Amino acid sequence: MPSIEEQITALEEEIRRTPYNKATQLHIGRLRAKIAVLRLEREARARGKGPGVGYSIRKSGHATVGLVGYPSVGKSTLLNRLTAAESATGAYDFTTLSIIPGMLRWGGASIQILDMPGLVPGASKGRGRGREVLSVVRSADLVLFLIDPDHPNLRALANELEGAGVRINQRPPRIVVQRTDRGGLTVSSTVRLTHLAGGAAASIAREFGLHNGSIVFREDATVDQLIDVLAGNRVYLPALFVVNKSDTLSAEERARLAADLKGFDPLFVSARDQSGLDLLVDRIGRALRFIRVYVKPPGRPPDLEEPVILRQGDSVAGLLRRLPTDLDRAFRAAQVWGKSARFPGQTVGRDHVLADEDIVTVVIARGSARPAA
Ligand SMILES: Nc1nc2c(ncn2[C@@H]2O[C@H](COP(=O)(O)OP(=O)(O)OP(=O)(O)O)[C@@H](O)[C@H]2O)c(=O)[nH]1
Ligand SMILES: [Mg+2]
Repeated sequence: MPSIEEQITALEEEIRRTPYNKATQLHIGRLRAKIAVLRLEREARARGKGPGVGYSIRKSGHATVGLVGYPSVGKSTLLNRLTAAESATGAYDFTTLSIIPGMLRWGGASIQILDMPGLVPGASKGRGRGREVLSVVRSADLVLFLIDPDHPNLRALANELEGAGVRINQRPPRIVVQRTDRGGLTVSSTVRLTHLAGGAAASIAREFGLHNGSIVFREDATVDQLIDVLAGNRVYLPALFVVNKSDTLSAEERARLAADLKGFDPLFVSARDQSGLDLLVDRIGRALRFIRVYVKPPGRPPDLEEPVILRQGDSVAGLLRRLPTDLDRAFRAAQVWGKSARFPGQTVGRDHVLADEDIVTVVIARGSARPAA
């Protein structure tokens, strides 16, 4: 019996050999699904090897940014410039062997930046502590790709993240999958499917052992998007692409690199002479989409001095996590004024999604010891 790795390699080889056209489309889709299933199995086994896998990193601040790049691109130098951290730097690869956190302030938010060991091709298969680094990347809120002008090979780096189930600058596919015990598999869609017409979706689902249940497409999804939803362990993260060491580039070299990396909207900085760093900090802050929510104690004006910092998409539950825990326990409802409210003072529950500059009063159960904040 070939190992999981050998099976994956054989399938990848078969995909490479098969010309892609209408007739082979489904076959290739199924091969991709088989690879995804084998990767899930590989991850499950790696986890089964027990403790010692992964770095333990305590998240703090309002959001976490992972610094990702090949060795020696200047990740540690950049961390030291952006924060008060002191991460060792060196003119040789793999200077950094553990994860070093630093804290950056932006507006009222504190942003944790994680300096990590450099990634190398093969990282998602475990090379150079790659698997551990990638598992930390998965838990970040933003990925900052740092690129060295001498080795701008972004594709290979992005592939490592892809292999670890990280999807960069994409939103989750609008596909809803439900499993049932019996009744067969139904596939329906609200739009015309051009990539997964006929029985393609069902035959890919079967590779994942899905024989009973339903798949509903709300967009014209690709094979890969369906595989992502069926595999179910994907994370969708925003990313910024930053070229470091621009102090070493002539104007022509810089223009050429900018053209090569056009689709990535790269930002040019130099950690050494600190150029471009203000702009970078601003882009980081904006990419994290913070919102400010003002808490108003009942019968009193809101505290406009100190907003609670949340992120776009956060609900009342997220606000409660940032307030004293007894308030969370006594929570009855919330009243909201601002952009997220249908009318001023609307009463909402924990699931209500808040907007920037909302004002919120937490209504607590009668008889609770503490007055509402
Ligand atoms: N010219 C130039 N050199 C830089 C810049 N930033 C970092 N360096 C140099 O690049 C080398 C590597 O820097 P590090 O910060 O250690 O790189 P790293 O990405 O943390 O490397 P690993 O921890 O080994 O993955 C050092 O010699 C730095 O002085 C820059 O903006 N310009
Ligand atoms: Mg380093």
